[in-house]
Order: sequence, then C-alpha cells, then structure tokens
Amino acid sequence: MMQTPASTKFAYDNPEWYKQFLLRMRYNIGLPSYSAFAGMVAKSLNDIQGFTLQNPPGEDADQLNRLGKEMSGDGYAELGNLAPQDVRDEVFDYLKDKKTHYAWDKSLPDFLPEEAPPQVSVANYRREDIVHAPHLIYLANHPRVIGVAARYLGVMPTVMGLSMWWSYPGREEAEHAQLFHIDRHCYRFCKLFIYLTDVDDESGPHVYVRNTGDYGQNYRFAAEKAQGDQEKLKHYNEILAKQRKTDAEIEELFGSDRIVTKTGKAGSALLGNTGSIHKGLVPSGKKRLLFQALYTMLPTIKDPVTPVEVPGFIEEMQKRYPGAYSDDQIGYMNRLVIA
Ligand SMILES: O=C(O)CCC(=O)C(=O)O
Ligand SMILES: [Fe+2]
Repeated sequence: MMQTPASTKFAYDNPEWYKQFLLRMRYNIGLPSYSAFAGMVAKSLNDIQGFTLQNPPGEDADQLNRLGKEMSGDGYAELGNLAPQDVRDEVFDYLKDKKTHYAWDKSLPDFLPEEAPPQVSVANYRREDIVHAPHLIYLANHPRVIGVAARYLGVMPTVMGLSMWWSYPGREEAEHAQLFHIDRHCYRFCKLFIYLTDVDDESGPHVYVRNTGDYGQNYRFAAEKAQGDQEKLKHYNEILAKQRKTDAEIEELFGSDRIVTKTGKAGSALLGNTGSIHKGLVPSGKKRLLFQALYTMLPTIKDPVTPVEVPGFIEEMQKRYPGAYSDDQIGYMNRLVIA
C-alpha cells in the first residue's frame, strides 16, 4: 500500500498523534467536566499501569484514607511536620551559595536571596538545585504524601513540578499567584507545600477557599445563590470564569467564613488541590520560604521537561522508605529525575 505523508502523520502508531490528541482533549474539555473526566482517566491509567495502592509501612492507613477524603471535600489536608529542625538546617546549609531568579522578569541576573533587588516579590531557586538539595526530593516522595495524593487522585501520582521560592514583604501590590486564582495542571492534581520558615499572618501564608476544587459544583453553587436573579447569576459566573479574582469578589460569592488562612511552623506540610480558589498572601512583615511539589495524574504534555540526574536515587529511596515502593513505581513517580 502507498504511504502518503498524511497516513504517517495520522497513523495510530505515531506517538506524536497521541500526544496532540491528549493535549487537545485537555484544553477542549470544560472545567466543570474535569472531575467526571478525572474518573475515566483514573480507570484507564490503573488498567494499564497496574500499580497497586499499598499501605506504606509506618503510616496509619485509616489516617491516609481520612486525609484523602479531606482533599476531595475541603480541598486541603494537613500532613504534620515533615521537615524537622535537623533536616531544615541541612537544607539551609546547602542553599547558602545558591542563587535565585525573578520569574516575572527573566532579564534580571540571578541573585542571592538575601541580596534580592527591591522590585523582586518572589525569588525562585533553580530546579537542578532543588533536586540536588539534601532531603527535598525524598520529602516529595514521602509515603504519607504519596499515600494521601494517590487516594485523592485515584492513581499513582507522578511528580510534574518541583519549586522553591522566597516571598518578600514590602510590596504594596499583589501580583500573579498572590491574587485569588485556580491552577489547571491536570484533570486532577495536587501540590505539596512545606514551609521552611515559620509562617504566621505576617509572612504571607497560603490562603484558599474551602470546597471550591470542583468547578461544576462552583457553578451550581453560584446558580443556587443567585436564586433566579439573572443579573446576579451572570455576575457570579463572570467571577468564576475570570483568571484572577479580587478578595472582594471572592467574599461576595463565597462569604468570608469559607476563606482559610494556613499559618504553620517551619517544617509543616500541607497537601492541597490548587484547582481550588487560592492565593499566597503578600507578606506584610516577614519573608517566607516554601518548598513545593506538584502531583498530576498524567504527565504534563504541553511543555517538555528536562530531567535532572541524581546518582543512587532509587537506592536512597529504598533505604529511606523500605517496603513502600517498587523500583518501577519510583521511576514512574519521578519522571523529573534520572536515577
Ligand atoms: O504562594 C502561595 O502560597 C501560593 C502559590 C500558588 O498559587 C501555587 O503554588 O499554585
Ligand atoms: Fe496557584
């Protein structure tokens, strides 16, 4: 049979075809349908990848189940202190000479975080430095984190993002992630937040609106609240559809009692569905250092990622968390790492 360029391009054995198809699907499915779609994706993924969800040694399975349910309802779950003083000391020691960058102005040369130029509101570490730091990549793989994330996602999570940044006080205007918004990394996803400094009301705590992770439910809530008033309904739907939402809009729609401010001691860990309406408060008095890992159902297919080499990674994982994961599982979860 004759091969035309089109028959190759659209062939079912062309991985690029699947990639494009998955990418289009993701952007063509409306946000309100994401949770239904996530269920189908979970079933399909579990059919092909076949990882069983074990009860990791050293973790209380009932507690993991309870925290997983909290993620589905409230949207966030507290995981306790995962980075005690000795761990944080080693991380800070390693970070001493590591430079950061300002994500909103790439032309600015890298700087040490304590020498951040005055216009910088957030200073990000490089992913290579995060992956090579002591402990952090292993904290992202902690069986409690993975156990709760897997229960919430309905599949074995895969780490698709690692970040760490300082947020500085002294700026009047909130920008980007400091205004209420939702993230859309996958049909279902969650982020681990580990505060590496004490976070009180002055140090820019993470803020979210309870039970707003399901956009279909948010639109139904808005319709109920409008009680048939078409003007109101239009206004509420506009708030939901906007990329960045003001504090006043959020309070008007959801009421201030649904807004939760997460302060916490250094080391405390929070897992959250940032598909919920959320923001990082602008610090009013003290700076904040946050380590963050992103867990998705599917690899992020939009942007190519460059994995970072970590010699002895699998051995170290097995040593820290004996009996928790198979080598295959470790590889699947850690596509940002070359072992
Ligand atoms: O800084 C924060 O607490 C929130 C940042 C944010 O929006 C995110 O990580 O998705
Ligand atoms: Fe966000």
